Amino acid sequence: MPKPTSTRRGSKSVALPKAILVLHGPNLNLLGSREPQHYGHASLEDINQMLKSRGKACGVSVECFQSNHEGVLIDRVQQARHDGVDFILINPAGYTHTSIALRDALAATGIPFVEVHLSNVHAREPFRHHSYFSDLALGVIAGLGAQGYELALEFALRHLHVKVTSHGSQKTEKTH
Ligand code: CA2
Repeated sequence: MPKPTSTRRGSKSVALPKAILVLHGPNLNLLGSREPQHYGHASLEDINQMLKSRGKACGVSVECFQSNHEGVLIDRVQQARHDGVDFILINPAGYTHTSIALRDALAATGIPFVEVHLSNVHAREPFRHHSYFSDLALGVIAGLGAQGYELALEFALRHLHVKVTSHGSQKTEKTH
């Protein structure tokens, strides 16, 4: 059963923490090791840690999941509905251009999502120009490398009305 949006504690209604799922498609486990000209130098673990720590700072659960298998990704999307996931960030990788089945799974859950690509797929081979996900996504980010995930997360936090903390611990100090 999907997570209720709030629970009653005594007479007070308490909002449950928001949950964001980050899904990474096939071969993204290789990030950081090869093809940096397309995908940058950050590893998948670097990206996941950055997203989790940003989520933590805002009191939001960020779970990350990668698979090289279409059916496993579909199962995870179906599970997301039962887990009460509020928002999905997805880089379907190669399945972007092929998978009607993964598209159908996302459509069936009705969970809002943003599609993220590390590389600018529109500046690459023609077969990368079509996505089976973009028309269902709230938005698409492509070509901004690992920062694209960060921006997608900020969008998700605002979409979910999460009170966001400012980035980092930069202070502006007067020197005189
Ligand atoms: O730019 C993206 O994020 C892509 O989704 C990445 C996919 C590609 O098929 C899409 O067209 C665009 C490929 C992911 C493969 O990742 C690798 C990472 C390091 C080394 C080799 C592959």
